[in-house]
Amino acid sequence: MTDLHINTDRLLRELHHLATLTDCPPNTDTTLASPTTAVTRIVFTPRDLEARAYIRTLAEAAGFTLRVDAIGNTFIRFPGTDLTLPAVGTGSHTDAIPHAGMYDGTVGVLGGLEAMRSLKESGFIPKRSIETLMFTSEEPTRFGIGCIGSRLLGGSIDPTTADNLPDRLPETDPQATTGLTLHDVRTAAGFTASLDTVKLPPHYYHAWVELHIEQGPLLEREQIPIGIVTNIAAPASYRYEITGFGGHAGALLMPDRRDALCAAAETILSIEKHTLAANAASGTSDSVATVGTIAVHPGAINSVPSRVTLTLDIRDTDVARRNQIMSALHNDIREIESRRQVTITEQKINADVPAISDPHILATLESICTSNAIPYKKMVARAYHDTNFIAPIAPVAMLFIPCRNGVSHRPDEYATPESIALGTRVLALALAQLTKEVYTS
Ligand code: HGY
Ligand code: MN
Ligand code: MN
Repeated sequence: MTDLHINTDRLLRELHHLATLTDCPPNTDTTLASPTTAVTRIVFTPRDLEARAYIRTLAEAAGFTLRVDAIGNTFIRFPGTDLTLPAVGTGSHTDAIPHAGMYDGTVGVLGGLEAMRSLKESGFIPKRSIETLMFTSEEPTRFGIGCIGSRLLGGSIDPTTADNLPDRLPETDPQATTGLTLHDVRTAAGFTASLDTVKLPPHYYHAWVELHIEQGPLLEREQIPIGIVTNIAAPASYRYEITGFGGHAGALLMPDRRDALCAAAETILSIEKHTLAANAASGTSDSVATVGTIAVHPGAINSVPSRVTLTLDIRDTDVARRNQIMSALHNDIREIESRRQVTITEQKINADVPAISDPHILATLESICTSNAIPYKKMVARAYHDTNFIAPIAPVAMLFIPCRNGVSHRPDEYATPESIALGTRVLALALAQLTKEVYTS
């Protein structure tokens, strides 16, 4: 398909405009690549709703059809000649964690839209419809669990459980909730239909490919322009509440203390110890664990902490190994509890399986790169993605492009225009090839 022209200027203009829809102050330093100091775009906030409206206007201007479901997942469709055939899908997310960058997720939404536009403008007529999906709430920031929109689409979260998720204020206290639920927040934002209507029917997609920045250093380090993702690590997250016995920092003597924060510190170091041991035993770096939020009560300089809450994000390409780390942590927790006379309760937020890419889609992506002399690397996705939750209902794969120094979830996240354009081109060629396939997957 030689006459396929990716309109890079248009795509970059749209990415930069989308970046200005942020709850962070605008960037006054014009030497920086990003038009904003950082991107914060939390699901169902006014900024998020502005971003959704912006994407919808672009889709309408391109002459594509639009559908928005009960949680706000937005389906942008390039209708094919045979509407009875399952579609070929792509897409990603536009919500962003606090003080993040402008490329995480957005490259997959605007890149998918540009792939469809450039195919349409080249005169390509798809047999199977092609669809770019903008998922709702990929980030766990507001409701404590990631990928709510795609979990509902693929059926891996119960709609009532989703609707009852508490609304959180992540930047203050991770336990602080507003008293509202996802149902309250989404209906106030205008998404009022029942979540029971979100789940996609079987075989809705013939094939699915998500374009995303790598959020790691390998492609840039090895100077390879395209990553083809063979499997996506399995995410799990837990919330811990550690309860001790508080008191006066001066009057409560050391032997009498049941310091919740000291017990938390030992718990955190136990997580690190067992994760490092798992990597040493496997000779890989495939096990990762992070305690990213912690709240101390009462949080006063001269008061012994009586209660600590913290969250654990633990991921592995191998679920059994992730479970081994968790059981080693549980043994340590029991010992810390009895020695320190504290209680440590664990609440599982999610414990998901890895996503394995479909061999046929992998072969399709490889053949496109080979026949276009585009160097590529087959690799593991360390971050999770909405593709994790489309995988149970469709054959999937992902395309990665390099990001500078592997940085992501930070304001200095950056991908070059050339990388974004090449990723979009490979995506467009893959969508064009997959849409012609008449067999049912
Ligand atoms: O945390 C993740 O892997 C994704 O960026 N939400
Ligand atoms: Mn992210
Ligand atoms: Mn992402």
